[in-house]
Amino acid sequence: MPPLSRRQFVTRSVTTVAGSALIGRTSAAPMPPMADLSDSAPLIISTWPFGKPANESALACLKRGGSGLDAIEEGIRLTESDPTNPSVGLAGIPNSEGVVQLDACIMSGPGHRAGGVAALEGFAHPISVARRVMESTPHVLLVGEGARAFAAKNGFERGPKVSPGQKKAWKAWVQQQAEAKRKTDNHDTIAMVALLPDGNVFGGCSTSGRGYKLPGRVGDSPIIGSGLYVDNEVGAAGATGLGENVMRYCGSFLVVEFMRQGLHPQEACIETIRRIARLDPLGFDLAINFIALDKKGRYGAAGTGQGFEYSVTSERSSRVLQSPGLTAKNVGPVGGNVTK
Ligand code: SD4
Repeated sequence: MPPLSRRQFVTRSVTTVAGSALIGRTSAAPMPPMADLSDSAPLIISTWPFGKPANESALACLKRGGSGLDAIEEGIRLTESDPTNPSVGLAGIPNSEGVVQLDACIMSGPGHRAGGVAALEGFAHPISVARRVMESTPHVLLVGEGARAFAAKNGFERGPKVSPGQKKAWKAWVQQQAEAKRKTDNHDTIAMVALLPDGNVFGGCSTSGRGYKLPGRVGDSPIIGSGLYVDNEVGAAGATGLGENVMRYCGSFLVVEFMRQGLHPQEACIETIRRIARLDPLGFDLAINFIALDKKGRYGAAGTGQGFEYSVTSERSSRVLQSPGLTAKNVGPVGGNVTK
């Protein structure tokens, strides 16, 4: 199967112009055999080709003596800072009112701790605010105005309200609302999971969410178990794609549970998509994608349609790989057993 370029993924998206800046930074290696999908820790996996420099930044952080959480935060901050990334951080896609509202979460295997923010306005690094929620409050998730006030009180870095490119695209969208409302593939997310040499697992997730969403809409990305899940006994998983289709099934939790039952991370991603497609009226037309790694250093990914590209970084190599893509035709009977 030819690799799915990011251009194909954002086809028909009003973010295509901004998105094209990201295309061609890397080219995905073809889908590797499942047996080859393992490496030694530290091992960092993330969604999309733009995850590769983020992974490398996370690895550099670990090498400097940073903790697992430091590495996840530092890696994701790199993506949030990228002014050419149209779907993460403050250069992300605004909502229907032209305002960027960001979602993020972070999770630590040790202690099974988690923090998140949703619909956060006006701050550059939601992943850092999510970590502060985890580390300095008794809560897991702060949203909207509460999240904004928390970030302000804690002195987090503010950011531009909306990038000039996104402002222009939003104005065009306002003019073409009827047509644009049908376009739902205008979004991407960084989800990152990491296995450390001591066997501990960490993860984080950050996005501006679905473009032109209703103000206050929250997707899967900041929701523990949906956009991200970390279980220090098993491994971790993260999601990208249409959040509404992930969060109704606790997608990342399900991937981890399949790994707990003994599936290879790639099989677990595939089996999760099969389960969701079996239950969902949309079948495989769901636009959902998962990454996963387990405690043995095995990893994998899968997506609906043509699949998607994901980034894998260890001390040995840093690569962009093509995931398997699942359609009603190529996974056999929906709900069938995983084919070994
Ligand atoms: C959301 N899951 O807010 C995110 C967007 C995304 O690829 O990941 N797009 O629905």
